[in-house]
Amino acid sequence: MSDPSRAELAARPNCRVLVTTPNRPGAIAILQLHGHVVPILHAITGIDDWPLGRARFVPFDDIDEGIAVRLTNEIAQLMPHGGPRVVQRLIQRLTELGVDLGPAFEANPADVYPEAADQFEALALAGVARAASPLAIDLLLDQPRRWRTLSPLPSKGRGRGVGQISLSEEDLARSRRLNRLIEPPLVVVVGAANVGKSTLSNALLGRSMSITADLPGTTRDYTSGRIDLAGLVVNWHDTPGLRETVDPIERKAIDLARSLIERADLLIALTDHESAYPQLSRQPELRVFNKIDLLPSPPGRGAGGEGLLSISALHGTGLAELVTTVRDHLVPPADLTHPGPWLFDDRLVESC
Ligand SMILES: Nc1nc2c(ncn2[C@@H]2O[C@H](COP(=O)(O)OP(=O)(O)OP(=O)(O)O)[C@@H](O)[C@H]2O)c(=O)[nH]1
Ligand SMILES: [Mg+2]
Repeated sequence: MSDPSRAELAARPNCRVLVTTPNRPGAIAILQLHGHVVPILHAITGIDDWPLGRARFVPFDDIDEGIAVRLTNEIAQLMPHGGPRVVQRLIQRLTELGVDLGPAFEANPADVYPEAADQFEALALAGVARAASPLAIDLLLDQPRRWRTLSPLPSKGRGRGVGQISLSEEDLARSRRLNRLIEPPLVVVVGAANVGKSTLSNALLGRSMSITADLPGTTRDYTSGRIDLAGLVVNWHDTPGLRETVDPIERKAIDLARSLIERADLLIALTDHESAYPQLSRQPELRVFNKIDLLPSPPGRGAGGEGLLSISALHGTGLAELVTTVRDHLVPPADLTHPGPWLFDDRLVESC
């Protein structure tokens, strides 16, 4: 199919694309076009008549095939397969056609989700699209029902008033923890050189994030990755062993690690039978004793200050318990089952 000329593109009114499905692999993705959509639909599918509401199975250039539908005069949806590469290529093609890539979060949710019954549902769908953690989904989809039953309430009490709704301090604190399901929290693992920080990080990531070796100072840079901890996605940072060094790169990475320690939502101090816990500028949330496979009998929980949890990162012993401990610390199970409202998006305040 022939590409539109620059003059043709310049003559077109603006068209924007928003990705309205979660930012991770899925069965299908939804790319929603806003604006003068028909020329774009034509350019990408080769079909020029787009009656409202008629969903069709069409080619998306030479990239993929899937469903396309024009919902209103100014809104259309492309539904290709949900692999990240397909979505990326389709967006690239659309931007070549002059379409702007708009951040779905900043758009008015009611425009992005015309199928939503009300603003609460539109905001919940927008939340689903940007939530990092699978654990967020069911809880977000239940929020419209909870928020509707809240409105209107007299705005009184000690909590912060939200429009006509008054949320308690407890609701607000729980909301801040639950927001970690949307924006991944920062987890930092620190410890002396050679205690197994990178081995642990790689084991949880399921692939190699950092090089490991029986040599202090193996990690000279700090490395990070997104890890799904039994439903909670976190930004996990492996750090170089905290030690004195003359290597300028390692020195810089150790300084960076110290600043990460301050910012971490959860700090894990790791040790083994040969090293003490590191001196830290703040208390770690979790102390973990590694390499228990090298001990004749594993240390007990909290025995002699030797670690709340005992693991063998190399053999996987205790990792399942470590994963759930970290997850439950960051997002307690009681928050997930609490029937109250979750202020998952500040725009909820304007909805009331
Ligand atoms: N036996 C045993 N060895 C382990 C375990 N975890 C790590 N090791 C070994 O300990 C050595 C150091 O591991 P690393 O993961 O590189 O340690 P690190 O803390 O990242 O070290 P630096 O990057 O130098 O600070 C490697 O030889 C690992 O194979 C464990 O659970 N058991
Ligand atoms: Mg390392």
